[in-house]
Order: sequence, then structure tokens, then C-alpha cells
Amino acid sequence: RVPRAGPVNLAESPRRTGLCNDSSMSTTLVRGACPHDCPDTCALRITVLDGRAVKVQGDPDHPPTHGALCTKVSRYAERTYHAERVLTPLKRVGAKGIGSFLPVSWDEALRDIAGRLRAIAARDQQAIVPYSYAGTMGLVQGESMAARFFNKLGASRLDRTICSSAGGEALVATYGAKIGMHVENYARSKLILVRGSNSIAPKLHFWTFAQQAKRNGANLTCIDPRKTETADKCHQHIGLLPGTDGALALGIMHELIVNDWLDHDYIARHTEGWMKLRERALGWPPERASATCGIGADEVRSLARDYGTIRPAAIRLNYGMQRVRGGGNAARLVAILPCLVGAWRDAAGGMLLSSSGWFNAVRNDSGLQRPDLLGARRPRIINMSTIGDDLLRESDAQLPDKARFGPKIEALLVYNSNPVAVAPESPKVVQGFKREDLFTVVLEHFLTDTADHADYVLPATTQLEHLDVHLSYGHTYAMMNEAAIPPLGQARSNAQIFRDLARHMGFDEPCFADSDEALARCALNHNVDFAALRDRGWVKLTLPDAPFADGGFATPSRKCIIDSPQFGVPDHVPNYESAESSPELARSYPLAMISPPARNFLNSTFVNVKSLRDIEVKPVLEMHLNDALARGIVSGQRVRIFNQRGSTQCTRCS
Ligand SMILES: Nc1nc2c(c(=O)[nH]1)N[C@H]1C(S)=C(S)[C@@H](COP(=O)(O)OP(=O)(O)OC[C@H]3O[C@@H](n4cnc5c(=O)[nH]c(N)nc54)[C@H](O)[C@@H]3O)O[C@H]1N2
Ligand SMILES: Nc1nc2c(c(=O)[nH]1)N[C@H]1C(S)=C(S)[C@@H](COP(=O)(O)OP(=O)(O)OC[C@H]3O[C@@H](n4cnc5c(=O)[nH]c(N)nc54)[C@H](O)[C@@H]3O)O[C@H]1N2
Ligand SMILES: [Mo]
Repeated sequence: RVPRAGPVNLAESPRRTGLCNDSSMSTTLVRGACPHDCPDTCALRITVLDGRAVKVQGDPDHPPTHGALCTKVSRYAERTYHAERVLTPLKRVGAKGIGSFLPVSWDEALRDIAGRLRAIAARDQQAIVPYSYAGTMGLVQGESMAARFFNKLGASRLDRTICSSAGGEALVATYGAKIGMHVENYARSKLILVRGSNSIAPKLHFWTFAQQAKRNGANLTCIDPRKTETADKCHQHIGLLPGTDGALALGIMHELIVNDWLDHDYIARHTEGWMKLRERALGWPPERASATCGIGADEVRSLARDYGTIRPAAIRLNYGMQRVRGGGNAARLVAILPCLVGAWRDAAGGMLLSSSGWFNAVRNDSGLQRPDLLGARRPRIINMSTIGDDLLRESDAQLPDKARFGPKIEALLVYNSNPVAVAPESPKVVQGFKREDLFTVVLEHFLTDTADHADYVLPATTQLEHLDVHLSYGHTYAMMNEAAIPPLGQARSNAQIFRDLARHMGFDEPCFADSDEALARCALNHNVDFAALRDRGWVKLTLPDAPFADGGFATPSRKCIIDSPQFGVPDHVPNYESAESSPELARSYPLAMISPPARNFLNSTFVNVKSLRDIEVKPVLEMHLNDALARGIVSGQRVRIFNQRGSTQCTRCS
């Protein structure tokens, strides 16, 4: 008999059901999915002992997860049972921002919130704004009941632009959708260019495949301004200046043309508009690319030689490189490269930025989100990245139609996001959230910087406490997340909270009564067998191994679009405030700064988990030794990082 508190032998537990009971050990093994904003979307196995989740592990049977989790998510139970969890509805008693609240009943909170929203909606529904992102990427606890609620209400819509819009648009313009290689196939590549992606830190699962390839003799090159942990483990590191990936791609194209390393047959049959780009690329000899990118001309030449001659050649692109002014153009140029050399002919060749578009065939967004509830109304769209400015805007009804913002924002409902910590131009965001005439409701696990500014904080369940269905932007499996434990305290799932709010608002369409399970069943169409998904925990999409070996992109012509009707031929577009675009400013502020994610946090999530905080210790600045010496800055010294727009403080690490 296994001791009750002892380790659970996963290998001996039944695997075939979503919920596996083994009463002799009083343990349950539950299938889950990692909810976080990361391409890996791991399959989880949660061990529940006497009703308490004691262990969160990676599922060894799910190929992309292969039994491994990142440090953060392996501590997910520590986060769920954290002493600071918000477990009752809270009502503000002090000034906005200080986080002073008193517990209230659900009934009181819901009645009061519904009353406030009804009063605002009676003036203008668009004065109410939802604010959400990818705190959970679940289809049920993301935009399901919440979307129905806001559609019925006629609230402003939110454009969710904070992370990946430029790269996503680039893929859609080039391939017709956000589609790419199967991540597993990198294991068989012979050349891998890791571009704008610190693969070891945020998404260790791609890295496992890259390492397999490396053991089989593949050449790994990291293209990143920073010498990351990933760069250290690649054969080559190309340390280009931030925002110059487009110039590097053009320089590579130049070399592919003059050395005739092009796949003319693939270009002729599967691309549109190459001749125009060819002409542009001929203006980018390695010397010009090297001057723009701040690297050696030889580096451009040897990179082009590798890319033009080694097969299979794969590119792993990530969102790090598209958060600059020319990011969309650069992502398009990189996405065109595999078509020029015919890399797509191999299953282990091509590129991957996002795989989320493969799921377009199985999603049922209109059934889940019910845009029909809007009727003929077309509410304005608020860009989540400008929320600071927008919260500070007055109504401008006197302006001509086109310039109009519409009604002043009077209410914000925040879920799955922490805008006060993550939205750009924080001082404005904070000032906006502090407005006494703004009514703010935050659905949260913790008193985040945003929750501190709320009128009501509503306790939300974590991934261990609710049911959900997940897709991925890094692999091609649909995933199931079963509730492993009952909700803690008075926590309710996001979907439940919006269901309750809908009832209090008097929304009586039957769709507002759908349970979380009904929403999960509705999220995917008949192309996914829900019973199989539940049974196994995941279902792999049926896709060809080498999806574009013979063209077949998702564009109307089935070709890769180089000359886009909407955007023309892609070009290198210099970054704002770079030496190229504003030499004056660049003289005053000659250093470029980028802020990649912390390895042990997930954006602002997990920052309060002590074991992870202990690893991160404090925010650090990494800088080149020469730049530090020139300024007399030594290791461990506190430094101020500033430009004309703001400043922050960090400790310089070695
Ligand atoms: N541990 C951890 N993992 C995470 C996250 C986290 O916060 N922590 N966040 C998650 C989220 S939301 C996202 S979007 C992804 C982000 O993960 P990625 O998409 O990989 O993006 P970043 O980590 O922001 O940047 C990756 C690398 O891009 C480099 N980079 C910056 N600018 C440029 C450039 O102009 N050109 C090139 N070539 N490289 C550049 C940075 O130095 C960095 O090493 O990670 C997810 N995973
Ligand atoms: N300072 C800073 N700013 C950033 C980034 C950064 O790393 N640092 N990263 C940038 C990027 S790439 C992105 S994608 C965005 C990310 O911005 P956000 O999507 O806002 O990400 P997080 O900061 O992780 O905040 C997510 C919040 O959702 C909550 N949450 C998680 N699950 C649930 C749930 O089931 N229900 C409810 N109600 N809440 C839940 C978490 O507790 C957390 O507070 O930020 C961008 N801005
Ligand atoms: Mo992100």
C-alpha cells in the first residue's frame, strides 16, 4: 500500500479517462491543459490527494509536452493555494489604487454592479468597455459567456493588440492564415534559425526538438540582439540591432539571388509578386544590410550560404522581433524566405511563428460568442494598447464623425488581464484607472495592480478549479482541461460570473443559461470529437506533415503573397527613434533597450509566488561591457534607464 502522502506513481495509474480514480490511494489523476499565454500549451496531469491538488506535472504521453513542464507551471498548485488568493467578492472602501476593500456577498456585489451598468447603458452602452487578454487562453473562461454578455449589452469592443498583432497580420497577408510547421518536425531539420525567440526561457518544448536536431548534426543559429541562454547553446549568434530583421532578410535575399540559390520552380508555381521584391532585394548587398543591422557583412554572407544550401532548413520566429515599428514588414520578409529556397518541400523545413490558424477549421467562434446578439449595432472598437489615453479622453460629440472617440469611458470590466502592470504608457494607465468617476470591476485571483484600482474585485477560479478547452499557437493539438478540485472559497469561474451578471441584467436569451460544460462542447465544431477529446485529454488535428510541399497556402490563389493588395511589397522600415529614422534623438540616446520576459514569471503572472521570486531576485539590466565601461557603470550598481519619454531603475548584472 502506497503511503497516503507519498509520491504517486503516474505510470501505474489508469490513463484512458479524463478523471481516473484509484480509491485505494485516495488519489485522483486529472487531465489538464496549461492556460498560459505561451505557444507550448502543455498537457497537465494533476494529482489530487483527498480533494487537494498536490502535484502538477507534464503529461508524458502528449508529444509536444513529453512529460516536462517549465518551473513556473510546475508551481501552479503553489499559486492556486497562495495565502493571498482573493476568495470572496470585495468592495472598495478606500481611495482608488490603495487596494483597501471589504468582503461583500455575491448577491450584493452582483446586484450593485448590474444596477451601475444598467444606469450607464441607459445613457450609452458604448461607455462600458471590456478589457481582457490571455491570463487564461481557454475558450470557455476567455471570450465565451463574456463575449455573449458584451454583445447583448452593445458595449464597446476591444481590439486585443498588446502582443502579436503585427506578426499575426504578416502571416495572414503572406500565407492567408497564422499557419506554419509542426513543432515536432524541427527535430529532423539540418539548419534551424531561431529568430527573436529566447526559446529556452519561454517555451522549452521547441528547444527540446531543436536539441534533438543538434544531436543529429543540425546547425543552429540564433538571431537576437541579446546574447541569450538560447544564443549560448547555438553554433552561431547573430547579434543584430533591434528592429533590423527586415534588412537582414533583404540582405539574405540579395545573396540567394546573386548566387542562384533560389528554387525557381517553387517560386513560379507557389508565390505571387516575387519580381518586385527581387528588384528591391538587389538593392541590399551584404554591406548595406550589415551597416543597418550592426553586424559583419561576412555574417550576412555566411547566413545566406547556409540558408541557400542546407536542407531541410527551418526558421523558428517568435513575437520578440515584431514589437517594433517595422515588425509586420520584417515578419513578412522572413515568412517569404522559405518559399524562395523551397524549404517548404521538406516536412522539417519552412517556418513557424504561430500555428493558431490551423484551428480555424475546428473553432465555432460565432456559436460560442454569439455576435448575432449585437443585431444591427456596430459598437466602437477600443485598442487595448491605448487604454491609458482612452481612459483620459472626454466625449467629443462636437467633432466630425471620423475623428470622434464617442462617449467617455464610464465603466471597465477587466478579466484575464492586468493592464495597470502591462499596458503601455503606465503613468497614463494609472491616472485613468484612478478616475473617481470610472466604475471598475476586476475578475481576479489576486489583488493585482489593476485590482487595487477596482470598485469591485470578483474572485475567479484558477485552471485547477474550472473546466476549459484549449487550442495552441505552437502545436496542433486541441486540449481538454478538467476541473481537478472544487472552487476555493467563494471563487466562481469567469463564465459563471458573466452568467450571473447576465441574469442580474435581465438578459433572458437561453444562451445565457449554458453551463461551462455546454460552452466547452459548443467551442469546437463537429471536426473534433468531444468525447475523444475528454477521453484522451487532447486530439491532434489532421494535417499533412509537410503542409506546403506543393503550395496550398490559405490565400485565395493558394499561393504565398509577396505583393499584397493591402500592403504592397514588404520593405525594411526603420524603427522609431533609431539612428536611421531620427539621428538627432539617437545622438542624445544612443543605446537601444529591449525588455524580454522573465524566465520565471509569465508577464505579470506568478510574480507573487515566493519560490519563483526567489529565483528572479530583482529586475536587472544587461548591457554590453563596452557600453558599461564607457559610462563607468559596474556590476551590481543601481542604474537609471531613461529617455525623453520616461525612466526606470534596475541593477546592472554582470
Ligand atoms: N518565462 C516566460 N515565458 C513566456 C512569457 C513570460 O513572460 N515569461 N511570456 C509569454 C508571452 S505572452 C509571449 S508573447 C512570449 C514571448 O516570447 P517571444 O515571442 O519569444 O518574445 P520575447 O521573449 O519577448 O523576445 C524573444 C527574443 O527576441 C529578442 N528580440 C527583441 N527585439 C528583437 C528584434 O528586433 N529582432 C530580433 N531578431 N530579436 C529581438 C529578445 O532579445 C528576446 O531574446 O513568451 C511567452 N512565454
Ligand atoms: N510590464 C510588462 N508588460 C507587458 C509584458 C511583460 O512581460 N511585462 N508582456 C507583454 C505581452 S507579450 C503580453 S501578451 C501582455 C500580457 O498581458 P496580460 O494578458 O494582462 O498578462 P498578465 O500580466 O500575465 O496578467 C494576466 C492576469 O490574468 C489573471 N488570470 C489568469 N487566469 C485567470 C482566470 O481564469 N480568470 C481571471 N478572471 N483572471 C485570470 C492573472 O491572475 C493575471 O493577473 O503584456 C504585455 N506587456
Ligand atoms: Mo505576449
